Amino acid sequence: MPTKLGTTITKKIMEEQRLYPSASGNFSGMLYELVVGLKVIAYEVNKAGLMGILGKAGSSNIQGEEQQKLDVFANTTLIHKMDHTGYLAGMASEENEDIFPIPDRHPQGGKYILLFDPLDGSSNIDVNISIGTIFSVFRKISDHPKCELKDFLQPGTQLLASGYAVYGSSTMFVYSTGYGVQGFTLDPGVGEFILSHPDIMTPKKASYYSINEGNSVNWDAKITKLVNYFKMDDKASGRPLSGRYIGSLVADFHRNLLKGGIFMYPPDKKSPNGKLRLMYEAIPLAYIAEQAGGAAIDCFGNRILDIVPKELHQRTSLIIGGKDAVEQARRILLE
Ligand code: AHM
Ligand code: MG
Repeated sequence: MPTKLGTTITKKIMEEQRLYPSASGNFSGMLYELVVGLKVIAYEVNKAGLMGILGKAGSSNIQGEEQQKLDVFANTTLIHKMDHTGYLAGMASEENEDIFPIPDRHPQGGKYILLFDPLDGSSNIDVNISIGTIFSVFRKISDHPKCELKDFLQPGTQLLASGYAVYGSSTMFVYSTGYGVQGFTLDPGVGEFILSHPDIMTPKKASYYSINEGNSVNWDAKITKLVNYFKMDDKASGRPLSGRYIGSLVADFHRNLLKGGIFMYPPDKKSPNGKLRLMYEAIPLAYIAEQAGGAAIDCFGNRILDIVPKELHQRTSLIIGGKDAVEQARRILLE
């Protein structure tokens, strides 16, 4: 498919819709609405310091994590943007314990299921460091008149689309519907996402490794060995890699996607199952990584997209980035 720099996101979504001659336009409609929601969040993030919207909300989410006001704002924005469109059967968010079937007062019969982390990198909100939104889209698979948990607990191999927005020095939207990865930059003048990074392929060679080394005291010996591998001096294989860790998964992932690198969040004594969430952090980014020629596994060596989820807020370990670096990590972990 021809991809021209400067294409608007609206045009790009239409181009992709034409790849499916029988498409009803519902999927494209859903993506447009989602993109508008992301623009609203980007606008609020950009002026957060001026609007008294920084700081703690005084509440906790289902995972017991303290919510920030912007977490709550982003979550409410996406739910209210998407609930009345008629495209969705239900939603699930990092910030809500249960699935959210579309309420009776809104159009019913939507075919799609949307899961999201409304504001990833919460600990960086107050200090003007890049944060983001991550989402996954599945087809509704149950016969339930609304939706049920089964519709949400689908492996990544069943994804229809995934992507993220990163609110950084500029706002970018990166997504895939299975035809490669497209990256758009928000032009604040016209309020539209413009294609700036067409057909993203992650560099073959990893230049960066990203991990919270503050957790190393709680790592298994295998993880220490793995991280030491990337820090070893070996000119032939391009080591040592440079260390970069922002603490916002979406921003760390985005840098490594464009520049070449590997991100790792292993299990440790504090988080024996890993910290990151499978459904709306690991799976959507694994899909983007694979579409860009990269790979993503957990610390047992399982491909992230093959994991069959058991719980909505399931946690996982995550190793994600360039194919060679991830394969090397798998070898060391399974030795
Ligand atoms: P969040 O979705 O509540 O922001 O939590 C997930 C974040 C990721 O963005 C990031 O990779 C990780 O938690 C950082 O964790 P740590 O501070 O333990 O390094
Ligand atoms: Mg997150």
